[in-house]
Amino acid sequence: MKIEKIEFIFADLPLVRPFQTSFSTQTVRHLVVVKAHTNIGIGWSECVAMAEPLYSSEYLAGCVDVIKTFFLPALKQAGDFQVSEISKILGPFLGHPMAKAALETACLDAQLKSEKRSFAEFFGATRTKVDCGVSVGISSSIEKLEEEVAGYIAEGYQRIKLKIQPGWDIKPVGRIRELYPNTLMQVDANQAYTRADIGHLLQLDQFDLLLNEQPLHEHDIVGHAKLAAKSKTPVCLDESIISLQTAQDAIELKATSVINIKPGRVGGYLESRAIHDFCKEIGIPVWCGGMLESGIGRAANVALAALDGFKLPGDTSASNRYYKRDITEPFVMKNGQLDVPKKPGIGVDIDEDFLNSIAQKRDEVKL
Ligand code: OSB
Ligand code: MG
Repeated sequence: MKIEKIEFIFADLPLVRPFQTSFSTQTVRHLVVVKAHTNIGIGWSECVAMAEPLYSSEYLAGCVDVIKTFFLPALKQAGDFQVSEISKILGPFLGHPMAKAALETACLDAQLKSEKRSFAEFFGATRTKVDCGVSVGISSSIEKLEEEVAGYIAEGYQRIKLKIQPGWDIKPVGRIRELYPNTLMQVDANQAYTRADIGHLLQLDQFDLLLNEQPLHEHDIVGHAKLAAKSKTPVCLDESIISLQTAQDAIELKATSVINIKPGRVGGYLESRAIHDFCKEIGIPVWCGGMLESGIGRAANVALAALDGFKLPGDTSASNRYYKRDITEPFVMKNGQLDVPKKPGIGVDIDEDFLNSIAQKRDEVKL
């Protein structure tokens, strides 16, 4: 295929409630939607980077810049390319997995639409529905947290992930565990602790958690291995895993025994599938993370989560957990599950009128 033109649509989608983590409080999802015009048709994706480099080193404006300045000229020079060749063509450019993923995903959508195949079919998905978990932000009080969690439980979420940080950990987690003794629960600190906190983190072992997600800095693989050696709660890496290689290394070093796969963070869906395949082979469970995606990214994530090795409910929540109105048809949860899109490509339609009505800025590159 060949890219003829890329449009970047910058839009802000307000969240239904603020989402506080150890690194920021988000009240809107700043979106960059990518519309790729190719010789075989149009493909869509969203870039999952945040506006600021707080979760990882990437940020939205930087992603658009690296795509325009380096990635598109390289793809143009490559001539007619296959989607499976994109990561190799862009390989000389270090880092920037979220920017690479956005470009690759839009091309994959165009290709699969032209072949009338869905993402799920292309991945080799074995399920038609996926189990939903929900990621619950840090609250202003334990009472507010109880209220929010009660709402999610009533809606049918199958797993609760509590965001934690120093000063907001043992107490809130203990209270939610007390209220819901049988609910699947896990925690995520987004790197907020250090090796000096290992003793403190071991107190979480009393709550029978599924996993402890990325408690330490993304580069502290040895620290995670030290924690994992002492902890009954499985350690799960998120930010540290940026490729199949880093996943293999972290597993071999016993720094992680569960992996959160976020396609943007690892450079795309093809790398995600490779990590899934490797982990399935060696019996390491994986689950699908999220970046508060709009329906565009959510559709592809749900298709990925339908693969057999995704053993735990993902942060693949219903659209209404995030947005009053989405830019695609909404994902609606039934019995704690979302349907895997069946239509070609990402399998959802973009509401271009609505997207255009909230668009704040556009940029385009003709090749
Ligand atoms: O660490 O998993 C994370 C959201 C933004 C950035 C990082 C993370 C998250 C979430 C929410 O936990 C996942 C979601 O519901 O999309
Ligand atoms: Mg995380």
